[in-house]
Amino acid sequence: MIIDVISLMPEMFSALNYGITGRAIQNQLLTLNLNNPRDFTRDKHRTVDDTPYGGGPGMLMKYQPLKDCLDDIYNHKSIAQAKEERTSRNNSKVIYLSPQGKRLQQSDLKKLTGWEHLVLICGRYEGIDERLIQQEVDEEYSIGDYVLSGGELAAMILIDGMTRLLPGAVGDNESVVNDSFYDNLLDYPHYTRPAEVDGHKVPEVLLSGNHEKINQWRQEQSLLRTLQRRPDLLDDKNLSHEQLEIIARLKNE
Ligand code: 4F9
Repeated sequence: MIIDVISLMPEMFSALNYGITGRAIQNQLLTLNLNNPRDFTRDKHRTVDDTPYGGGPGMLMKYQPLKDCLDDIYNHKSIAQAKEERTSRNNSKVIYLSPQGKRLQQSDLKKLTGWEHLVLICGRYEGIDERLIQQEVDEEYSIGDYVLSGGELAAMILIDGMTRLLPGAVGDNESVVNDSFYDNLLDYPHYTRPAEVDGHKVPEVLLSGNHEKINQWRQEQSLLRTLQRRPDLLDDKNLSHEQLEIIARLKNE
């Protein structure tokens, strides 16, 4: 997968050179291209921002440097094909990170891994000229209901969460399948050695070696935690008959 980032602070993305994302870049599962709209300014001062029409506080990112940066990405030889595919909206998407976007969920990350090429636009200041969103952006995503200093950290969160889902990025694929939210449920509790620490014991069942019982317990813990901490997750989930029974029992207890 190829990701082109458009950012005034491309250096921030060095955080992705570590851990699972770092390895995915090394192994070329992920190609990360950093593009700075300042390189596409045409004035002596290399101006990327301007005041908002209608007045009010703050500055906005200008249309032209962003548009030229985007055009350059789609003109680049190695992804000339992406340009073609994008016109047919097949294999490339332009994404803008902002608090006005759709709330990013695990299912969105999964869906995004289906594209061969993504462009992530990171805003600074109060955001970008609305016409660029209208003309060029395919999807707008928010990572949560708070305001950041720019879209960079949100873009890195999107890239990190998505990279884990690329086949081969995580050593043990099981650990991705078992993650919180994979099945729209929270994760069950985990324990490692020793079996007792500061007087606190590991739940008996995990030491039993009975894998059917262990799976049952974990499934139950996932449901219990989701019920207690994030009941909203259960609303739009299709629960199995077995899961509904467990929930009914847990609610009684
Ligand atoms: C982006 C906040 C995505 C939440 C971008 C300021 C942002 C953001 N999710 N805040 N610029």
